[in-house]
Amino acid sequence: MVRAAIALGSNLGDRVASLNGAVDELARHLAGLTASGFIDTQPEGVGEQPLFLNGAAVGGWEGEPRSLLALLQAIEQAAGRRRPYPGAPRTLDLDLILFGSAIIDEPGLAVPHPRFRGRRFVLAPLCQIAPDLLDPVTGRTVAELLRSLGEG
Ligand code: PH2
Ligand code: MG
Ligand code: MG
Repeated sequence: MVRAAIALGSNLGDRVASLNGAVDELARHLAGLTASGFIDTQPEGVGEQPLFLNGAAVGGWEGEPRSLLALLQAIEQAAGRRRPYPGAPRTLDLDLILFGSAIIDEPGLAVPHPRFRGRRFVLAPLCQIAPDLLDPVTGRTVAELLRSLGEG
């Protein structure tokens, strides 16, 4: 059983319903799922867009990271996710952030998520539920990574 950390985001449609629905679905498939609260965040790196609602979840996965990725994509699809262009507003985005101590850089699958260390909208909710989770690349905890982003 591997402990996986997932980032949740939505900035299109009923954001609360999309994130709650995703948490319910994740809880059906991951062992002992814990979910953070949801926070409003300013869109980063995608131009002028509606506010995001972001959250995080951590749970146990029995199987390959690719099969967890497939589950995340299926949940996104079921929530009406469309990809008209890169970075488009989305009903639901589920990103695999950490998969135990795995370090994977393959087409379509990169864990740890290559940009999560600089993203407060990922680290702040994740720190609510799993501050001691380790980034296998830097050896730093989620709490340390969040602290290094400074105030704000
Ligand atoms: N996701 C992105 C890009 N920018 N900004 C916020 N606030 N929240 C997100 O979830 C987010 C983003 C790419 O997936
Ligand atoms: Mg994303
Ligand atoms: Mg994504």
